[in-house]
Amino acid sequence: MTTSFVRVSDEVAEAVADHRPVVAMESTIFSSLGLPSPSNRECLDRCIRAVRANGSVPALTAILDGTAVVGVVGDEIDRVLAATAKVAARDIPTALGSGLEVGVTTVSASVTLAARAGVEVFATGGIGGVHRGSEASGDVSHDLLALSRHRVVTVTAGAKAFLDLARTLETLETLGVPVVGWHTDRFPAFYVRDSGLPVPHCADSADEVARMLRGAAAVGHPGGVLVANPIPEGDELDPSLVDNALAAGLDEVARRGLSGPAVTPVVLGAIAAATDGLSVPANLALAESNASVAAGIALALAAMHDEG
Ligand code: PSU
Ligand code: MN
Repeated sequence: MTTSFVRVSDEVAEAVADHRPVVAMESTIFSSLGLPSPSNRECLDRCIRAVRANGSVPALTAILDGTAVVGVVGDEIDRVLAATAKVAARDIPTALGSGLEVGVTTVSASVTLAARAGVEVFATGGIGGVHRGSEASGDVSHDLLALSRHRVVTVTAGAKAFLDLARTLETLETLGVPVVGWHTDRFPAFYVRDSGLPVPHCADSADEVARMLRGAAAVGHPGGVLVANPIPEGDELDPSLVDNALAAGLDEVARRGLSGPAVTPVVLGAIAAATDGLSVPANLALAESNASVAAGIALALAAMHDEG
């Protein structure tokens, strides 16, 4: 049996062909692995509205019935929200080969599919990165390598707060991924605006980021640009609350002896519990903000094309 393996929705394919703005979105964050129901659906609705607000087209990515889909719409969205199989880029071949019914895409899988569909901008909540204790466990998210392989702008609220952020930034440097603060010179840490670590560059406009991507293409630099957008000021969590919640999450991971892809969903769940659910609205606010910034960059890229 062979299939075409990739399906790009008509709306997304037409927008890409016409050089109109499109924003790819990952699906892990919107599944039960990323957020509890019904906040996951609210998060997706808000992100889609934020993308459409300036006329951009949202392109939700997922695996459905052994096909990689760019532009999940209609009834298929319910299947994605309920999904429990996490698909990173390295899982795409096995998902397609085995005909996986429903898989939600992480950042690495989503940038791979975005690039394949010709979509140049991608919005996530937070990227994966270098885990604390990676010297022993070797756990470094494939997200980082994927960002260096595909020429896509990724908008993130920093990396997951329970990672080793200093090593995550070092690894991005090693891989040649530009890290650009959005109106900031500090790397954000998801629920809080400032991780205490600097970023090498600060961008103040969507045009500037669009020029970075075009500049990379002009010199043949492979890979994308990572835009770090801090959580909106009013939605930031108290850093000490986050620290305590992280400790609770990491304890639970150690107690249950978890490793690899199982770590993130469990830590996120533990953080929600330890913050009395406060982490969830924060997560929704940062995801929506990232979608909005991504849509602005997509519009700037489209305008640049029109200017020739
Ligand atoms: N951070 C979150 N929520 C998430 C993720 C990260 O706050 O759902 C997901 C993203 O899809 C990211 C993935 O790409 O976790 C990274 O997983 P891992 O660490 O197993 O590579
Ligand atoms: Mn991992």
